Formats: sequence, structure tokens, C-alpha cells
Amino acid sequence: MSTLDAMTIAALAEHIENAELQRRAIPKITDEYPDMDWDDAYAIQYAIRARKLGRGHRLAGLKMGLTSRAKMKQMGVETPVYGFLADYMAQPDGAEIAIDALVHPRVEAEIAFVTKAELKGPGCHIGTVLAATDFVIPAVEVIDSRYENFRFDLKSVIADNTSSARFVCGGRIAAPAAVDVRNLGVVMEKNGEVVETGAGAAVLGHPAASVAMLANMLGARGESIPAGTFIMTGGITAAVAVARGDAITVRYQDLGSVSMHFV
Ligand code: 0L1
Ligand code: MG
Repeated sequence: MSTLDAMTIAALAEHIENAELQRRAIPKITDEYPDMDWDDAYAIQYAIRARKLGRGHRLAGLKMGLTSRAKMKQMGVETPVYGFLADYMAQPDGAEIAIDALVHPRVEAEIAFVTKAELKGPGCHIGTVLAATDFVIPAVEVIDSRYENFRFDLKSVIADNTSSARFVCGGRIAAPAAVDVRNLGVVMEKNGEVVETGAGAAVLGHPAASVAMLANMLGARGESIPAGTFIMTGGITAAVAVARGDAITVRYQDLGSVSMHFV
């Protein structure tokens, strides 16, 4: 049940997307629309997605956010959320990422899944997800909330496509049966110093549970996750702020590493 009319949703989508494209921080939208609900928030996010696809961008994948205690505590929120990834957000391993195109980026270590069969909730769980997984791959997300000082609530962050900005895949892929993603260790280094460590279980107890939650949340809207979808499951660690000149390397147990440099 939305509370906002179609014109307001379209105007808020344009407002938030412009903040992204013009690299401008804005106040959280619930300051002006305190009564907006979850449906409004996702309607704004889907309107941003339609704007990007309408300009010729392609969908590169889906993401879950706020799936770990570390992230929820860091941001003062309690519920996982989902968003989308667009083609221009994908950067190669070792990329030089232009800081000028971003507002106040932070990086988080994640594990991504690529599906080989459709997943449709309700009723998805770790078992159905692993059976539908082609491979898992190390992935580091660069988030960049468009809200001033990363101060937001859940509805504002959903509308802002869960702070999606860039992502980098790397290392080695593995079949789900070949790697224990629940116990998989990760070490994040910034400029050669260890800044965060964690294991896959930080993500809802098992990263596949994050994919299951996504399928069930989409299922409630009558949507599914198609075969061949790339899905980021959420930060294993708290997000680490980066500035021009910073080098980030995340080492994944048995799966190699992912690096990037902010210029
Ligand atoms: O990927 C994420 O966990 C992002 C969630 C949005 C909140 C944030 O900007 O940290
Ligand atoms: Mg993330």
C-alpha cells in the first residue's frame, strides 16, 4: 500500500538519481515525507532502475544489504534490504576507481552467487539456493549513500538503491559444493594494514540464506531471480571509508583476492 502518488515517486527517483549522477549529498527523503512506507521506498528504487534501463544501461545483478550484525550495528538498522546493480557499477579486479565520481565511498567484503536455475519464493532456503547456484565468487562492494553523512533510515536507503555505487569481482570462482562459504575467512587490507576480518557466517548465518531471503522478498512481489543472475549477499565486515590514494585488497580463504585503488 503506497502513500505517495505516482508523480511524487517519479520526482523523488529523479531527485535521488541526480544526487548520484551529480555526486551531491542530500538530506534523507523521510525528512520531507515522514509517512512514506516500504512500498513507496521500493517504488522509488524501481523507478530509478527504470530510469537507468531507459537510458540504455543494463542490469548487472541484484544485491542484499544490511545482512550482517556488523553492518546493522554500524548503520543502526535491523532489517536486510535489497537493491540492483547496473552495468556501469562493475569494475575489473585491480581497477582504479575515480573518487571524483562518488560522494563518500566505503568498501565492504562480500561473497557473490551466480545462479543456474530460477529461484522463486516463498519457501526458498539454503538448500534450494545451493542447488540453484552455478558458482560463488569473491566480490567487494563500494557503497556510496547519497545521503548527507550516511545518515538515513531504512526507507530512505531502500529508495536510494541501498547505496549501490561500484563493485569488483575477482579471485577464483568455486562450485558451491567445493567451498564452505559459511566458514570462509576474509581479511580486508587498506594500504597494507589489516582493517577488517570476518567469515561468511556473518551474513545471516550463511551467505546462501541471504540469497534465499532475496528470493522470498521478491516472491512476495510476484518476482523471481532468473537463472544466470549475479547476486551480492551483503557485507561480511563493517564498511570501511576510503579516500583518494587508498589501496584496498581483500583476501578470501581458498578463493584468492580482490583489489582496487582509489584515484
Ligand atoms: O550493501 C549494503 O549493505 C548497503 C546497505 C545500505 C546502507 C549503507 O549505505 O551502508
Ligand atoms: Mg553491500
